[in-house]
Amino acid sequence: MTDPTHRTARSTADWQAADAAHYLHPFTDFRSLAAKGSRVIVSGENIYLRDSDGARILDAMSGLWCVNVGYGRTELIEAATRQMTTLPFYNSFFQTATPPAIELAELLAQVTPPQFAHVFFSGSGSEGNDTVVRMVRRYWDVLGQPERSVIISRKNAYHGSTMAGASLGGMSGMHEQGGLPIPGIVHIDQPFWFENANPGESRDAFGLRAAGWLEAKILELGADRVAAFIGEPVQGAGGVIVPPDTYWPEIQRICDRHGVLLVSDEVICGFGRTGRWFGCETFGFRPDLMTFAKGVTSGYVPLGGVMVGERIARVLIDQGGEFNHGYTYSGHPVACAVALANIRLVQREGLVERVRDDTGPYLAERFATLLAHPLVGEVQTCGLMGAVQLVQDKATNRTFAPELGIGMVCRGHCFGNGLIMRAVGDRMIVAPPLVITRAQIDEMMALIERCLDLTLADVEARGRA
Ligand code: PXG
Repeated sequence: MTDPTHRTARSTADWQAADAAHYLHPFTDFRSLAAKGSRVIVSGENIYLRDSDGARILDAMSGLWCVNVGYGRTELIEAATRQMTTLPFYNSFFQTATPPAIELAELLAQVTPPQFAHVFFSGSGSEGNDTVVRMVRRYWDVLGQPERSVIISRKNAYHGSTMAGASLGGMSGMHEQGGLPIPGIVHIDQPFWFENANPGESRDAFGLRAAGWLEAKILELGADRVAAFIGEPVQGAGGVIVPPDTYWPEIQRICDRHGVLLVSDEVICGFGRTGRWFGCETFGFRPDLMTFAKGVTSGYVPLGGVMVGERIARVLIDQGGEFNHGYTYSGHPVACAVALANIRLVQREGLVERVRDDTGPYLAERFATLLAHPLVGEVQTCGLMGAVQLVQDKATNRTFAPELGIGMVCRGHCFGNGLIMRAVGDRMIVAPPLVITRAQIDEMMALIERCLDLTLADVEARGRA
C-alpha cells in the first residue's frame, strides 16, 4: 500500500508539527487534532489520493463532494494556466466583465433547467446561499411585500458556514455557536424515513406527510410572511438522506399554492451527482433559485453561484434598480475558465448519462447486497451517492447508543484500509468521483465490506468485554 517514491520533502511528523503549531482546521477540535496529528494528503490521480507516507487511498468522497471529474485532469489544469497567463483577475463590479465569466453564464443557462437564463456568481456555496437570502428578500421588497421575509429550511440541512448559510442550515451544533440562526429563518423536520416514519408507514405516504410539515409551517406563520423554502434535493452532509419520490412534487405544489419561492441547494446534487444535471430534475420540481458550487469546477478552484429563475430575474432586472450585493471574486476569470473546461469535459465524456444509466444503477445494485451484513439496517443510493445505516439490531433497526461512536470506529477502519468514506453519526456515506468505473466500484465495495467486517468484530469484542 505504501510507496516510498511518493514521500514528500518533509517527513509526516514534520508536517504535522507545523500544522499543529499554526493551522486551525474547519469543524475541528483543535487540541485533539494537534495531539493526534492530521493526515497530510499530497497528490491525486483519477479517484486515488496519496498521503505523505506514500499510502494510496481510494477517495470515495470526491474530495468533499466535489472532484467529479477525478484528480489530475489536464483540460482543467491547462484552462487555469491559460487564463492565469492571459488575465489572472479582473472584477465584474464597475460595469466590466471578462470573457470566461460571460461564456460560463451562457453555458450555465444551457445546462440548467429552462426557467434559468441568469446567474449571480460567488466564491463558494455558503456565499451563494447568502446571496439567496438577500435576493429573495429583495424580490419581495421590490414587489411591495417586505413583510414576506421568513425563509423556511429543514433540520439537519447543510447550507454552509457563513452567518446566513449556517442559519439556513439545520445543524444544532452550529446554531449553538455564534448566536444563530439570524432572525427570519425557521426550520421544519427533514424527510428522513428511517428515523421519522411511523411503524408500517410506506415511503410514499411518509413523503407526503413530511411535505405537509411545510404547509403547516406556512399556515402557522401566515403565507404573507413567508419568502421562500430552501432544501437540498438529497441532504448530503446530513447523511445522504434520499427523500421519498412523493416528497418534492408535493413541496412544489405547496409552494405554488402559497406563492412561496422554492430554492434548490444544488451544491452537492448539481452537475450530475444524482444522474441528471441537477437534483431538481431527478426529483421532479421546478425551483425559482438554485445554489451551486463544488461540482461546477470539480473543486479544482473555488467557485459558486446562484441560478436565478425568470420569475425573480424579471423583477430584479425590470424594477429592482441597483442590487447592493457582490463579492470580489464574483465571476473570477480563472475559476470561470476552469468551470467551462470542467462542464465541457462532463458533456464530452457523457458523465451525467453514465451515472444515470450505468454506474448509478450499478452502485444501487451493489449497495443492496450490503443489506445482508449483520450491521446494516438500511442502504440508500441516488446516482453516485450512497448511505449505509449501521444498526445494533437488524430485526428492529434499533440503532447503537451514540456515545459508542460506531460510525467513527468504521471510519477509522476505512482510513486504515485505504478508503475515504464519511461517517455521519452511524450512517456511512460515499459520493465517489463521477468518472469511477464499474471495476473501481467493485474495488470500493470490497473495501467497504472489509471495513464493515472489522467494525462488526469490534462490536462483538466490546459485547464480550
Ligand atoms: N450547500 C450544500 C448543500 C453543501 O453541501 C454548502 C452549501 C456550502 O458550500 P461551501 O462551498 O461554502 O463549503 C455545502 C458544503 C460534509 C461537508 O461534512 C459538506 C459541505 C462542506 C463541508 C463539509 O459533508 N458542503
